[in-house]
Amino acid sequence: MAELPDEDADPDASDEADDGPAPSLPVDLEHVALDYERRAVEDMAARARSFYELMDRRRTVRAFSSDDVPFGIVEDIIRTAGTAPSGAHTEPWMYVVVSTPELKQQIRDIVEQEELINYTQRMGAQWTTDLKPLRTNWEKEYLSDAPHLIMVFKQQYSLKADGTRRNHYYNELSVAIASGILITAIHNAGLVTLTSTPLNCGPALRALLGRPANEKLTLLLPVGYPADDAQVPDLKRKPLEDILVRL
Ligand code: IYR
Repeated sequence: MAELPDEDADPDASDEADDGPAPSLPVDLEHVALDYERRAVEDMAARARSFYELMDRRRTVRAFSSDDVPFGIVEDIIRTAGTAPSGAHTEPWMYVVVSTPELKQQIRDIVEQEELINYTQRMGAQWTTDLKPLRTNWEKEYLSDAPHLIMVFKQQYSLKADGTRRNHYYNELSVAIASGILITAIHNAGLVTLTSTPLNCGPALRALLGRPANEKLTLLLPVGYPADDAQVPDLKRKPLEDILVRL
């Protein structure tokens, strides 16, 4: 990493006293030419359409095959998520992947224990009624069936070398954007997932996985092949005219 420009300045003088706080990235960070090639309009139109057609086939899947998926594919999927934009380039995410049956079962036990309480006590009648058509319940077979579980943690801050906190601006939004890219990468690879949000399981899973206090669990995504008999609800998506306003 490049050195800060005031490296040679009086070591006793604090940054605050001089010119205010030091930036987290090098203040003399180099700017380079954008790697970009303009495409022909027809090329763009064909790509935009075929990417839409690809993404329109993505479905949330709750029944997984236990067939293994090479870990290298998961690595590339997470590399892709790591390309997301983030507030002040803080990259406030950590992906914990669990692929061993023992740890997956421990995660399942924690999640099912909480989900049973969620469904029967915490969520309330309207929420559980709204979920009935989707046929979800507290049982989470996918947590032990899927070959890999990706736990998405958002880092609310990080610690600089001197022990002070680095602010992670928009960490919630940055991780949400990265998660969209993650889901897209999973689908693009030919695998399926489920954007599960285990309510009230964060602290127990963070402890089980040995993650630090600055990280909060946001999503748990099983990744794998669908079960042979996997079914999905026959949902329809809003047509363009219901999601686009052109002024
Ligand atoms: N986290 C629970 C409940 C749940 C909530 C919503 I909103 C869903 O779209 C689906 C499920 C569960 O995983 O069952």
